[in-house]
Amino acid sequence: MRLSNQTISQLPKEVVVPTYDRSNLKTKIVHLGFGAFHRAHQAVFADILATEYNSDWGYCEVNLIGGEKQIEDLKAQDFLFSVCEMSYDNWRTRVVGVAKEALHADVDGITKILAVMTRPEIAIVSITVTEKGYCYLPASASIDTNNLLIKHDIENPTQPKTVPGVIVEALRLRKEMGLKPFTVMSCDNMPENGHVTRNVVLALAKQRDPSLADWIDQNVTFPSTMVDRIVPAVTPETMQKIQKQLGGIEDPAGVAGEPFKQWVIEDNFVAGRPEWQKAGAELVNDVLPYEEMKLRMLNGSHSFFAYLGYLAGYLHIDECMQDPNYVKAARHLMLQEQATTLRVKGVDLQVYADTLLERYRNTGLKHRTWQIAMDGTLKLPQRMLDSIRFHLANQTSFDCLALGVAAWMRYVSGKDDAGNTIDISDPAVDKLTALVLASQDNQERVTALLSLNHVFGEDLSHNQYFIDKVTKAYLSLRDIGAKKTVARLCQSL
Ligand code: NAI
Ligand code: CS2
Repeated sequence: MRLSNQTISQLPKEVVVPTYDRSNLKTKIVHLGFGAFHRAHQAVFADILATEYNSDWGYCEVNLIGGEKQIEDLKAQDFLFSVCEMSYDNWRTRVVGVAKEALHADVDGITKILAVMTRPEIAIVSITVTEKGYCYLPASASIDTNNLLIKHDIENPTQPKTVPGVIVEALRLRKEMGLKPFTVMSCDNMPENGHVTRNVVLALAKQRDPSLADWIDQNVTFPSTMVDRIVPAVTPETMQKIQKQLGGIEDPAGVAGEPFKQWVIEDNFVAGRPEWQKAGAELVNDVLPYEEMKLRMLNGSHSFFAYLGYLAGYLHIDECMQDPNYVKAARHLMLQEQATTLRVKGVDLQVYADTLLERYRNTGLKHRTWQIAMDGTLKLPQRMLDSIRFHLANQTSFDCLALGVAAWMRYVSGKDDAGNTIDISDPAVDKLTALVLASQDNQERVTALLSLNHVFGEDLSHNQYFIDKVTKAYLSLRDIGAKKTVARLCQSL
């Protein structure tokens, strides 16, 4: 039996279910990227507002690339899905009811998606499509015109495939129809994610029609957001636990994440917004200090654990937390090498760091190091390289960050410390493999990978001090492995 309007009454009484009249909801937000994170974050905020404050903000959930099954599952169960909070062995479950519609570009066609995006009442298009969904170059935050899908969208602008392409076409149609635009809100882990989104949308619009780009520039806002909630990819084991929570009812669209959640939003919306602050979000004028804090302290330490942990055979973040040297190094990285680069005010960064470590200890999560290691070419700049630039300019030390970068290089070299082949997932995997194959496993490897300008920028690729530090760490990882390298580093901290 499967979760649906029919079966919802049979759920165990501990499960929180929508008590509001779902037929009163209006589709006012189109969300691009119905992945695990959106379900456990933005959808839960909207569900709290509908439950406690009578909000009528409903969603049309859209996947453009990948995730066909998630959309099919959602349609098959009256757009209901469950979100479990995993705290060690204690689980709590809520069924979310704010999705009203769901579409997939390959199944329903892009025309139907554009038709929803051009309804007058659509006020917000929000996005969680991973960093690669923006088709941008991280070192410059500009559009990647060599991206094959972007080339496709330039040639076929009315049948777009990419996130920027779909937004440009929807806005063009709205302009042509005399409708007001919507706000475009990125909820992905990038610094100034609104700025990145604006850049790629405007660049694509300009290719098409400079007057459209001007109209977007003057009428559309792209608020930045800082989003936080650890939501690992669902495994068959998690799925079984979700089913147990639901008293045996199946929910293939269910997800599970940690209890903690945070959302800081730049308050800059052109067509209204839900009262997210009532559900605990913070609406501010400038999100960047919060984004930097989270990207460097949380995501930076996550990536540190991901590469060094995976190489050492730690498959999950909570296993890294069992190794006292890893914990010591991560805490040093957070407080001495990341916190020192930040401008956020009014946050006790020591408490923030300790809270992060406590969150990582959650044994319910089973967050795979491999998942976090994914897409490193798009993650390293904001998680490690920006801070390294700060330290180079201020002549302060960054041993843990240099080790993190070296561990990424070791990881993309393709073998873990036990000699097992690594399945590397990155949009630049072909380029990475070519660079690895063409270089020897010594300082040459470091130089070869540093030639990726769109990741390291011209400055870091040629900074000898940086190159030496990363090379030293790389050679240590090659010679004595990740565990011993981290242990040795800890002796000097
Ligand atoms: P997921 O793998 O469950 O979902 C990814 C979503 O992105 C899917 O809806 C897929 O259709 C879409 N997508 C992937 N590549 C795309 C492309 N090239 N163009 C268009 N759409 C594409 O991942 P999840 O967990 O939902 O995370 C997504 C993003 O959310 C992360 O990359 C991150 O930026 C952000 N995030 C995730 C958190 C987490 O703990 N899972 C927490 C904070 C932010
Ligand atoms: C992780 C993030 O997958 C990753 O790269 O570092 O998704 C992390 O779980 C979230 O940002 C937590 O909010």
